[in-house]
Amino acid sequence: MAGLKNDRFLRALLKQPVDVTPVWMMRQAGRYLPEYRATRTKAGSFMDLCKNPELACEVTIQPLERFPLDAAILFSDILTVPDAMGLGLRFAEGEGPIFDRPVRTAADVDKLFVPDPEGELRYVMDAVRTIRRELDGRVPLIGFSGSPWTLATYMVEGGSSKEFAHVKGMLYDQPALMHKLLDVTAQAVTQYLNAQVDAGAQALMIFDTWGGALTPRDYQEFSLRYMAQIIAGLKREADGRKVPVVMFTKGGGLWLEAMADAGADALGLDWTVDIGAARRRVGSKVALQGNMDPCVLYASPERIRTEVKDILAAYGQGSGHVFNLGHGIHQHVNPEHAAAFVEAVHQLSATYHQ
Ligand code: 1CP
Repeated sequence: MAGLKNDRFLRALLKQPVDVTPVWMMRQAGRYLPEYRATRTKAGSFMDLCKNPELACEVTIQPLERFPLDAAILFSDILTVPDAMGLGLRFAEGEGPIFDRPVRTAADVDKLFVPDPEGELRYVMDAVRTIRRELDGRVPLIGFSGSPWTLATYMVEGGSSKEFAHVKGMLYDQPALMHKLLDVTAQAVTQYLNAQVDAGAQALMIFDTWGGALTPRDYQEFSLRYMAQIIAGLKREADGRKVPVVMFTKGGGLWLEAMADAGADALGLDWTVDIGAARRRVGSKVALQGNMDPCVLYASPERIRTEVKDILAAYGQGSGHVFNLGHGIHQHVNPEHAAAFVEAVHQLSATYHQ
């Protein structure tokens, strides 16, 4: 396989020198791009798109054709894992994800199994292989998974939730059952991520979207602990290069010190923390990825530039920063504003790497 033409994303995650700060956007392939909407229509539905390696590859590369991004992220979803564990996933139009068989009882947890990444989840590995081939070394490919806790919120609720009534009910009333559910899910995620590395993923990201919904103590016991368990079981090298791991807990800003000890190479930050303060708190332990409020992209290109400038200044001199949004790009954002964002990061960051 061809060598990497642009490796500043991998270098920044390992705090090696870079010429400019690398940048990518969470959810960079998605509904804000008209070409994505066209491909999804062609595929039939969102899950059909995920299950078609050629089309998943096409939408993965679409944002790279528009913007000089420094990384590609596998087009898939975190919910492929619970789907493969037997829960039956569908996306009802305009309603978000729904599991036909949510996990509510001890008997439900007993039925869960660790799926074979090259069996039930082969379509994801085929997508990784196809994307790696098509990227041809342009930029590194990020593989990903949800955290066990975040996956558990969907598995127990049966879909998206605001109050987490069932999943928190289980956590508080039946902590041993919750641990059993999280443990089997952590095993599934470990195998899934390692298979993505075998298939060609060059960096990994764990999305803990709902870790911030927990109390500080429960975050450590029910979310962070399982992410640390996963990271300890990951292959950390491929093609003679390190495979860096980014851990992102949305709403985790209060817990950065504990997160920095979980074994990840980098922490993803949402917009509620000052990145300079975060850097001082984690010291040299980890790199940082983030953290512009995605809503800044609704403002003018001039305002976007100012925000980028302020975040670069807050992080300061040297490597160890991957620029990103603090959460996924919204569907109503004008793609030209995303272009202004990416350009601003590259133009304004060179001075911090001299
Ligand atoms: O086309 C559509 O209508 C579907 C919208 C969509 C997209 C584009 C969903 C449904 N998933 C995705 C792709 C996706 N999801 C990617 C790859 C694309 C990229 O980043 O370029 C990734 C990394 C995810 C991860 C994901 N899915 C997360 C974690 C990250 C985050 O945003 O917090 C979560 C929580 C999901 C669940 C999910 N997938 C989709 C929906 C509607 C939801 C539920 C979200 C919720 O509960 O609020």
